[in-house]
Amino acid sequence: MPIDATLPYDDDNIFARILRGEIPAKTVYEDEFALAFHDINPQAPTHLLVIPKGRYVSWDDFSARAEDREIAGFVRAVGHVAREAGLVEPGYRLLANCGINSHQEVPHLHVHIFAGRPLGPMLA
Ligand code: D5M
Repeated sequence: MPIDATLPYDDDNIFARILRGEIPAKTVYEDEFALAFHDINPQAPTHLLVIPKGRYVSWDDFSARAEDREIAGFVRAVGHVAREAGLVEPGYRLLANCGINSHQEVPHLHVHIFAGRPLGPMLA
């Protein structure tokens, strides 16, 4: 079910539980600001998710409330994960769904990294 990006943060969401170590994830990177792991339902040969450590529902919530150091740390983590995975050549796609029309399902901000095949033109 798509979620409303303006709802209050739900501490029981699945990515909050992954951050607390309550359920497993195939982690590829972790630092002070971010955790990255494989998507459970990959849509490309490489499909990673990068999430901030902070309690942010969506891109909207994060961009409005996060401290500059959290934003910088998170953005750097996304780039680091892609580089470490060897995705810069021939390239990758980032996607962050925000709210009902985007079909965001998990109410904790996540950036998808897709790679490993030609991804075609962007779909609107
Ligand atoms: O994408 C939510 C994404 O989260 C979707 O691609 C599946 C993925 N997902 C859901 N549960 C898990 C667990 N437990 N591990 C890894 N990946 C998971 P959205 O942008 O919200 O539509």
